[in-house]
Amino acid sequence: WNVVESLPPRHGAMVGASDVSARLTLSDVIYEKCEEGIARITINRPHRRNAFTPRTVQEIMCCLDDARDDKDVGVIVLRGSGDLAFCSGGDQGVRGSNGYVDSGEGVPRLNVLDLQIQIRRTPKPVVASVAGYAVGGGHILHMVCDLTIAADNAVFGQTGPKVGSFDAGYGCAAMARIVGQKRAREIWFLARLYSAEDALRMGLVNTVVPLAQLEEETAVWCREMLRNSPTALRFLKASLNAAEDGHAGLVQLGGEATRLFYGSAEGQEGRDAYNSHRAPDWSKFTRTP
Ligand code: S0N
Repeated sequence: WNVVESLPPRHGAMVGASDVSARLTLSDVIYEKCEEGIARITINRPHRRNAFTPRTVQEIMCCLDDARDDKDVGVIVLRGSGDLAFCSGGDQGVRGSNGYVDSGEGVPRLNVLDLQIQIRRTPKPVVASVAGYAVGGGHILHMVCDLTIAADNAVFGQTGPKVGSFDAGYGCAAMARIVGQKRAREIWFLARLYSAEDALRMGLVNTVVPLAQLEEETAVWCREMLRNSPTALRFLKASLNAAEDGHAGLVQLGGEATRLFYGSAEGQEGRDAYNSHRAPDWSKFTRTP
């Protein structure tokens, strides 16, 4: 694995920094890439069971931007540091009265919602590799990933109703699509914790493996996807998200179609005709039945 230590900040915003032209040094996550084409983002706050602050979220978003733009990356893995937790959700220690506030910045944020959307829109598979707790906002993060590989020590659930929070977006909608309405209400209303086997039965995860095999099994699934057509995977991800994501989902799917059309001779005939001040000649393109 090659470690990436800093990245360009996102949209010029950088938590805790005044010089927006500076690079963002990754402190809350470990970002690595391997030559096989896998990018790996590890939430590195084990002392808080990998709970996220706005800065953690911003760092993950920068890593996702980079992984999306890197033509050598085909699959992205999201995981937590250590064996005890994938992610325990929002860091309650920095929760203010209208969002989470990083020291040094003072701006309340719920930017994990932006991260959820970014994971959905990233046109490459994002795989959650879950050891230990995936609870609260951490549970939602694994749900919005495309696949979840769970270790047998994984524990899943929503804690929000116990700590005075809830996620009324993907946290409800995506969950209900995955496990059904009755189960989603049970998970949210009772705020119980569920074993990896329970999660597998509910369709919340794709497979459960012994903890010692989690990293290798995650790599096996990634390698299998890397052997498949990247364009097919892009379209499939956009298509599987489209109905659930409404107009935004259609924009994503439509954008993928447009990108493909731009690469075609027919699409390029329109561009070339315009640029050379002539009428386009569509006659050479079949009107496929
Ligand atoms: C994860 C749990 C079950 C692990 O228990 P365990 O193994 O017994 O460890 P602990 O001793 O409890 O924890 C070890 C240390 O880690 C700290 N810690 C753990 N989780 C958090 C956390 N989320 N925030 C801050 N600190 C955390 C412990 O305090 C302990 O530290 P020390 O040793 O110093 O005492 C267990 O830890 C647990 O239940 N954790 C809390 C889980 C939780 O309730 N998470 C928050 C749920 N809510 C969200 O995630 C909201 C997400 C969000 O951002 C959002 C999104 C959309 C809309 C709204 C919101 C919103 O927040 O409002």
